Amino acid sequence: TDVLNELQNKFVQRKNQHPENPALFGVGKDKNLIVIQVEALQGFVINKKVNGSEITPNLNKLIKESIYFDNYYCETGLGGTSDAELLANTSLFPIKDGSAYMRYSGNDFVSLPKTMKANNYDTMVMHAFKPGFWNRSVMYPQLGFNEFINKADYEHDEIIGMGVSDKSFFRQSLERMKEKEKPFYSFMITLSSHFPYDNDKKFYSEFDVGEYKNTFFGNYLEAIHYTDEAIGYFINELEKNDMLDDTVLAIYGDHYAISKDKKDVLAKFLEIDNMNDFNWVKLQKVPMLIRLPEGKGAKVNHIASGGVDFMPTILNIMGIESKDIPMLGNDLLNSKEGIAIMRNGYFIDNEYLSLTADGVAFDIDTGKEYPIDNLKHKIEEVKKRLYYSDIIIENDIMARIKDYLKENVINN
Ligand code: GP9
Ligand code: MN
Repeated sequence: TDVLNELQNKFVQRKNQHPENPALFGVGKDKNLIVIQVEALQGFVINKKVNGSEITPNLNKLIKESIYFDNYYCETGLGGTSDAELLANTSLFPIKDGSAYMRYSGNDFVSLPKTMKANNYDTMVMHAFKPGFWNRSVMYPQLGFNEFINKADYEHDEIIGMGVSDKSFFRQSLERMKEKEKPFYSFMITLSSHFPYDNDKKFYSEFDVGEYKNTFFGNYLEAIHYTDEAIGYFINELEKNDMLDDTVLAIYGDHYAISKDKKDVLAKFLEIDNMNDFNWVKLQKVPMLIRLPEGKGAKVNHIASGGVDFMPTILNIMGIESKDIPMLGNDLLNSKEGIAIMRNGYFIDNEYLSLTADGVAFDIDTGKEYPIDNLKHKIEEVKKRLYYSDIIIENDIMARIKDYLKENVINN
């Protein structure tokens, strides 16, 4: 069909633009890949204090030895956590309505785990919750994970909120990873900092959020502080076991923590006088960091980006050729321009923030309104990108496009 042709041409074009010698290609070659998707880790907590204390001291420290993307936005839709997983592991966008994990779990995705597997990696996913939630028990094998270590596999020695505490989760998961042959890709999804954050605090260490104590917002800060501590523990353990520098470690937040009905308390906390839509959307960032062995290449990278960019970026780092994979994101270490695309068509690049459906756009630095008509071209491009993703998912043609790309190069 016409759309299929257009799609194939687009990807062939993209293949032809692939840089000859991409920066940082293969810096993580044959290393283990550990990816931690952190529940409700929202950007504003990074390098921020409450009542005189850092909220996420361990992540703040880790950022200094990592490539830290500070303009990485949440691109999830109605599929919440599962959309974040999909974005990272397929470089496709969430679907318009519902969750791809529920509705398209039979698709033949060209995924990160499958690609790692084709490069001699063992693959596993770890999440200490009911395996059927978000249809994971069906979706994970389909995505190419060899093993799903779930609620039934963990000892329930310490319970916080929805299940096994993050600290216990990391401890038990590491035990399993130690037994694995190198190299492996391990995808870990945390749980303790899940909404509504009103956990029993008996396993938390002391963290005084001052005036926010026993409020929704204060509970979130305490929960995410706890998870940060669990991450700090995990990194220490990796180091103790001589695994840290044998690993490419990526950590990112799955989606926002504070819903819009609570915007006033966030505005107060961040001292934002006017919490308008511009400021609100700009707060929908999730932290993303990639620690390379020995902390190589550490720096802050400001490129506008989001979950869909994860897979192309990480494949380049792992030294895995990805020219033939129809991904919708950018390799963030080899792109001049980036963009974050929200499922409703809002987008943010390094110059503008466009609330497309509302007919307004803003200068990203000043927050001044910018004539949206000047962004027509970009708006079209964004629409197309989401549309292509929908077409690929609805027609289950990712593998087919990959085969097509293998055979097609136009020299331009
Ligand atoms: C539970 C967890 C929750 O398994 O991942 O998902 P969410 O409610 O955040 O989409
Ligand atoms: Mn979540």
